[in-house]
Amino acid sequence: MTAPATPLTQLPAWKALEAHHKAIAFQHLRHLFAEDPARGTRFAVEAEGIYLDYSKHRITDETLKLLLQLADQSNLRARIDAMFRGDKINITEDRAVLHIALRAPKGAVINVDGKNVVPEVHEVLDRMAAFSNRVRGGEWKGHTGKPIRNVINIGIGGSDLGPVMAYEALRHYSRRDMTFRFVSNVDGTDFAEATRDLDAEETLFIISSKTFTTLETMTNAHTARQWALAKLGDEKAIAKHFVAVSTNGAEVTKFGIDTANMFGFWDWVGGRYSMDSAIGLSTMLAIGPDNFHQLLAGFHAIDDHFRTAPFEQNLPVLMGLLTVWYTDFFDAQTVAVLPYDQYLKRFPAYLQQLTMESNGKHVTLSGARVNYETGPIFWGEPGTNGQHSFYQLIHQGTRLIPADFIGFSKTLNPLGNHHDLLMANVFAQTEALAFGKTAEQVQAEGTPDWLVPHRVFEGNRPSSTLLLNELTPESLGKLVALYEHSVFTQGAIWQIDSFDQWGVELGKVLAKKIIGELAAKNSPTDHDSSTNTLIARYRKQRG
Ligand code: G6Q
Repeated sequence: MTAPATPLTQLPAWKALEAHHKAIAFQHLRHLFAEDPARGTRFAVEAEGIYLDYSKHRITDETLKLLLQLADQSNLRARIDAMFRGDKINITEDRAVLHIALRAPKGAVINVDGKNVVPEVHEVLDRMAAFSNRVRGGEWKGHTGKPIRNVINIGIGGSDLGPVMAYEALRHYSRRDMTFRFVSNVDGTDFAEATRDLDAEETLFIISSKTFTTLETMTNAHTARQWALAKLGDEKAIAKHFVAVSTNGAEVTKFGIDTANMFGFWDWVGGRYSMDSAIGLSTMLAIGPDNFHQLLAGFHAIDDHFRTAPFEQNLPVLMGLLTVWYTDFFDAQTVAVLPYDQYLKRFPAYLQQLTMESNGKHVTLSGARVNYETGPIFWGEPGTNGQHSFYQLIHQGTRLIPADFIGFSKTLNPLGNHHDLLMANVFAQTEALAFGKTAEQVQAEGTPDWLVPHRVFEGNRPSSTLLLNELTPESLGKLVALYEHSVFTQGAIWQIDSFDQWGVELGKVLAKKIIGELAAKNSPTDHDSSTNTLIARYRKQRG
């Protein structure tokens, strides 16, 4: 067990940070920048082609020193080593946490229970590549002999959010003559709308489910089976139009998919950490095996950086520590993620699961209730759209909302001066948030006195800027790995298990009971009065 024996709030660095926070809470970024003209370059790190400017944060050298001490006193180094070694750090599920093995190069050795898992990872990657090449090359034919033009991934949560996000992010690199869709919701509308204009003869379903028992996915998979059979009229068609991504061969066979058409992964890959496992099959079909390997190379570069870089130059460590700083010392409740790239429109939604399912925990590894805040709410929208909606609250509301701005120096779609306009907004927003506009400045513009308070920007609103060169498969891999390891860093400090998700269980169990009740003769009476009434009303209106 590598978690520190001392409760977090008893660590000397934590106590020192509490005292230090009182001293710097009222210091303004205007002042911090004025007294140190080099601040903008001193509080910046570059690694693996990613430039992180964290100078517009409410920190000083002392803050950084104490946060780094907190990382040391939290045994972060030992916890990182434990993850990379394949220790069972997901203690409540007794599992190793080895998404890093999914992108390890061929020769690497990572043992789980004494067995090197890297060869198996590459075996699956090779099978995925062979399959993708056959489908993309038109060699894999549907039941009636037509090539596959449409790919539908059916999965939910970790078996959906990564694939959708990656497809949208890498659309530029994708096969434009093929259609890729993603069905996750048990709401029949999702399936109906995804398939309504598709020709079953040209459609391939990927049933992505680690367990192959998830209610939503299995319901959609069975509906897909019926849809395909109704159009193709032959059980034999299933073998040509359905493949599975799962760890559960027995259930895959039961469903009617030959395990020859199954791509496996392992229990040491958490759902929300699985987009670079076989769960990424739709991504590989879209962008091709070479680009998929570039994506993996990006992940791996940041894995190496996280494992080896000194903490003061370690991007995910710094990002994670800053999140802890605001969450626990400034009582910030949320973090805004603001990608200035239209292709990253699903990135905030992807990060919501990664961060909130990982660190939305209130119990430490030793089972005690925490007496500090853990995982903040992550949210966001691509810029510049958000500027015309919720940025008002970030600029002038009463809450402190640290924000991550993500931008690229080069655009994939050069159109006039669009990209300069886009990036000018990144720089302008972080500047406005940090420095604001004083009453004196507003007055000097001739603003009437009564209007001045409304037009003042207090500033002192913190942000990071992540500047990358260009959105490529490799840079996407890097970006995702950055957040994965930032989440790890936060979880290590908070002494929680970032890799389980017991909080999703209760609703599932109750839904199972209610499903039966909705079909029963009479409405149930054994719930609370609210649930009983809602069920009865629904049954009545449904007819
Ligand atoms: C992720 C969670 C969860 C999971 C889904 C789908 O970390 O475990 O989102 O990915 O519930 O599970 P299956 O892949 O087993 O269908």
